[in-house]
Amino acid sequence: MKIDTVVLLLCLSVTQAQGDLTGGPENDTKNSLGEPQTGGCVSDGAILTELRALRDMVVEQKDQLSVYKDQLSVTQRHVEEMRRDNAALGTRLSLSEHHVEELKAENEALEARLSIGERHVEELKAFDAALKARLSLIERHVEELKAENEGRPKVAFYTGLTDSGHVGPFNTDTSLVYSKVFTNIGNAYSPVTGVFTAPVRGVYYIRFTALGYSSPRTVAGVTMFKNNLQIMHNGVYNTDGEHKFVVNAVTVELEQGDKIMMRLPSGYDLYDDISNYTTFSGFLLFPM
Ligand SMILES: *[C@@H]1O[C@H](CO)[C@@H](O)[C@H](O)[C@H]1NC(C)=O
Ligand SMILES: *[C@H]1O[C@H](CO)[C@@H](O)[C@H](O)[C@H]1NC(C)=O
Repeated sequence: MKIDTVVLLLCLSVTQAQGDLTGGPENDTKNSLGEPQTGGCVSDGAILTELRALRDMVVEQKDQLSVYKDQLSVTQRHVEEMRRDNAALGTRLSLSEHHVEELKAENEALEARLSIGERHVEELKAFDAALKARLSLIERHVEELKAENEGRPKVAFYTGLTDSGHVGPFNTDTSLVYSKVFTNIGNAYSPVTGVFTAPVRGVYYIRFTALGYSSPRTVAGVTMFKNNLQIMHNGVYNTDGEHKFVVNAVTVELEQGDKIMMRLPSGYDLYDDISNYTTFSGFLLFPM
C-alpha cells in the first residue's frame, strides 16, 4: 500500500508536469497521441479514486490517531495515578516496615521479660517447695511436742503448816507436816508424812515461807532435806515479838522417788494461822 501510494504520487507529479507543458485541460491525463501515460502510471480516474481512498484513509487514520491520542492520554493519566498510588503505597509500606521493626524490638524485650518472669516463677516454686518442706517438718515437731507435753507428768503442790498458831519449840529436830493442802497435782506431797516424793526424774523448784512470831528472843527457821541430806538451813532471831519471815527456794535435780522434807530444828519455833504465813510448795520444772 505504501509503495503504491508513492508510485501514485510520482505519477501525479509527472502528469501535472506534462499537462503544464501541453497546456491541455487539467483532467486530461493522456498525451497528445491519446495514449495512456507510460511508466506504469494509471489513468486519471484511477488516480482520483486512489487519491480519494487515500484521503479517506488519511481522514480515517487521523480519527484513529485522535482516538489513540485520547486513549494514550487516558492511559498516561492512569499511569500517573498508578505512580502516585505506588508512591503512596511505598510510603505506607516503609511505614509498615518501620512498625514491624518496632514490634520486633518490642517482642524481643517482652520475650526477655517473660523469660525473667518465668525464672522468677521457677525460683518462687522452689522457694515454696522448701517452705512447704520446712512447714511439714515444723508441724511434725509440733505434733511431737504436743505428744511429749501430753505424756509429761504434771506435778505441783502448795501447802500451809497449820491454822492453830505456835509450833515448837521442841527438844529435838522435828519433821514438819504441812496440814493445809491447797494444791496437790499429781499427789506427790503427803499430808500424812509431810514429805514430797518425786514421781519422775527431773528438775524441781521447791520453796518455803516461815514466820517467827514469839518473844522474847527466840529463833524462827527451818531446814530442808533431800532424802537424809540437809540441803538448806534458814533462820532468824526474834527479840521484839514482831513478825519475822524466812523465805527461800531451791532448784533441785531429783531422781524418781527422791524425797524432800522440812524440819524444825530443836529450840526453833514457827507460827501460822488462817493467813497462811508458813508454807511449803513446789513444782516439776521439767522431766529429764
Ligand atoms: C489461805 O489459803 C487458802 C487457800 O488458798 C485460802 O482459801 C485462804 O483464804 C487463805 N487465807 C488467807 C487469809 O489469805
Ligand atoms: C474531463 O474528463 C471527463 C471524463 O473523463 C469529461 O467528461 C470532461 O469533459 C473532461 N473535461 C475537460 C475539460 O476536458
